[in-house]
Amino acid sequence: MGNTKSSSNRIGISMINQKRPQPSVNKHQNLSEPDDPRSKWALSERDINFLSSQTGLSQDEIRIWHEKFFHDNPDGRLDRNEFRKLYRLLRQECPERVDNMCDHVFRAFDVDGNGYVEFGEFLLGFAICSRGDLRSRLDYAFECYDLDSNGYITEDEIEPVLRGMYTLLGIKHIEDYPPDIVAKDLMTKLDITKDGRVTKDEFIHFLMKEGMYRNTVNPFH
Ligand SMILES: [Ca+2]
Ligand SMILES: [Ca+2]
Repeated sequence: MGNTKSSSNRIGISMINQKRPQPSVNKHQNLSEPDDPRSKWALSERDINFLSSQTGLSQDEIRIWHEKFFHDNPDGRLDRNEFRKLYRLLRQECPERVDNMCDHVFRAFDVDGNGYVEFGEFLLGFAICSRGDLRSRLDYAFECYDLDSNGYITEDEIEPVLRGMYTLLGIKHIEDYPPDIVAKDLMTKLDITKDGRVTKDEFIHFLMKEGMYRNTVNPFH
């Protein structure tokens, strides 16, 4: 996952991550000492203004999220397991439904692809996926399907994520709409240039106007 992902709103949050001092965690080091690790993760006014403009959250809401996030995650970032636990809480759905999609959503939230979701990535992802406009939500949905984060989707990447979506949506009679058939069907519709690859533009363009497919494909309603 060494690929650098990019798009307009993703670059900003990458900057937030990059300018943060990465905690040089020695496995034997006790993170609760010698000093409060939150002090080096303090949000500057500029960070707060940026996050506020990107997420639509008020400055106070951002401070509250920040406090909670670092209280629960003193190292300032979520690994896959920690992300899964938090995402379950936020989705307020039964874990069995959410778990299959969690790793795919994790990939979308982990904008810089470093294997962790940092505070800025989390807040932006959460805000966009729950209250962003359709285009922004589809931007994140694309990242869920781009399993190898190489910037385009191939047919073999669609099927496993669709299976996760079926579980999330509680679709029981899979045999009525087998994910491999739907993936093939979807691919022919998405891949306008017929080169076997679906770019983010193709993905967003098609799903912006096709509500029926979108309901099945997009985890961020
Ligand atoms: Ca990250
Ligand atoms: Ca790909």
